[in-house]
Amino acid sequence: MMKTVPNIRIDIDRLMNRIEALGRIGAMPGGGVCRLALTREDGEGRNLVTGWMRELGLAVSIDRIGNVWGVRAGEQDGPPVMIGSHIDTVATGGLYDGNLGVLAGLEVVTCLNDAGIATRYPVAVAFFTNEEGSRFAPDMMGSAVHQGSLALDTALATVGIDGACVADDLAAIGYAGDVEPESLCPRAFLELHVEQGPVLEREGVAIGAVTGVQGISWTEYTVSGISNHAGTTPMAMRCDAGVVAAKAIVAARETAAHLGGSQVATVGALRFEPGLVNVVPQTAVFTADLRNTDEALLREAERLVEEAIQEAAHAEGATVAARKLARFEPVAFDDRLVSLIEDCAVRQGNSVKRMPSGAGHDAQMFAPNCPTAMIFVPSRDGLSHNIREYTPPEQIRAGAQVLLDAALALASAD
Ligand code: HGY
Ligand code: MN
Ligand code: MN
Repeated sequence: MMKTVPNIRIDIDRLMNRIEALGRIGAMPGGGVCRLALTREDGEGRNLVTGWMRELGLAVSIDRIGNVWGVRAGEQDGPPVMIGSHIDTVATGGLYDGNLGVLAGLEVVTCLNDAGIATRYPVAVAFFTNEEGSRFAPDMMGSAVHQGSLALDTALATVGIDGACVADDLAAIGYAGDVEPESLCPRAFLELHVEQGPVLEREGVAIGAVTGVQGISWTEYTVSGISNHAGTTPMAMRCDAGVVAAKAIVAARETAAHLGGSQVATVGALRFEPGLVNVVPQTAVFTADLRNTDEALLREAERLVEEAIQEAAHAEGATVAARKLARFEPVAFDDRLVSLIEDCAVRQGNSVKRMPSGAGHDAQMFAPNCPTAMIFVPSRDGLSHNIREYTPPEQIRAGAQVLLDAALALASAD
C-alpha cells in the first residue's frame, strides 16, 4: 500500500499553538484542563475547532449526537480518509488526550492546503461527542452512535452523574445537528493519541503502532444498608453499606492480581449516603472499571468481582443492585494499516513498536466497519487523566508526521 508520497513536513509550532489555544478553554488554576462533555467549556472548545475547520475550507457537518467532521474534497467523491478523536476531557484532563488527534488532523489539512496537494480521495477531520464517558456513560458515546453500535435515542436520553440529560445539554451548547448518524462510513480511519501509559517511554520507543483496544466493562453498584447511629449501634447489629463498598474495592484489586496479564480493575467513583461522620452509611454507590485484552478473562474478572460483592453484601445483610454503564469487547485494528503506520514511522527514522491500547478510543468504534489504525506517542511518566499529562513537542511532531504520511498514502492509494 505504501506509495511514494510528497515530502511535506508538519509545522510543530503551528500545531502546538493550536493545542495550547484549545487548552486555554477549561484551563484550571492549578494546571490541567476540565472540559467535561456538553458543558459550556466543551461548547467553547467545539466553536474554536469548528472555526478552524471552516478557516481551512472544510465542509463541516454536525450530526444529531453532536459529532463534527470537516471534509477536504478529493479529486474523486466518495468516503473520505478520516482522521478523528475527541476534544472533551475528564475533570483532571491535560492538553493532549484526544485534542492531539483532532488538532494534528487539522495540521495535516493545513499542510495539504499549503502544499496545494490534491488527494485522490477526500480527507476528513472529526471530533466525536463524549468520548470520555465520565459525565455521561458510556464512553465513546458519539462515535458509537456515529458507527451504529449505540442507538441515537438511547444516547440522547442518557442522564449524567450530575442529573443532566444529554439531549438538553447538547442543545444548550448548540451542537444538536441535523445529520443522521450512520450517514458516513470512512474509507479508512486514523487516530493519533498519546499512549496514556508507561510502555513507550520506558522502552525508549518513539511511535506505537497500535494493534487494537482491550475490552472494557463499566458497572455501577448501589448497596443498600441501614443508616444507624455511629455511637449507639453495636457492631454486630450493623448493616453498613460502606463496608460492602470497601470489600468491593479490595476484591477488584485482588481479582486483577489473581488474573494477572493485562487485567486491570479500578473503583474510581464512590459515594456514601447520607455521608455524615456519625451515621452508619445507608447507601454506597460505586463504579467498577474492569479491562482485559482477552474477552474470556474479562468475563472471568466480571464474575469474580460480582461474586465478591454479593458475598460481602450477604455477610452484612445488605442488598446490591448493579447497572451496566459500558461494555465493549476487545477490538483488533486492520493489520495492513498497522503495517502502514510502522512503515511511515521507520521511513521517518523513528523506532516503532506494535502494542495494544489500554485506553478506549473512538477508533475502536470504526474498526468493525472500515480499515482503522492508531498511532501512539509517549506519555511523560506514563501519566494521563492527570493535570501533569505531557508529551514533548518533538515527540508530538514525530507522531503527527507519521499521521500525515499515512493519511496521504491512504488518500492517494489506488
Ligand atoms: O476510559 C477510557 O479508556 C477513555 O479515556 N474514555
Ligand atoms: Mn482519549
Ligand atoms: Mn481519556
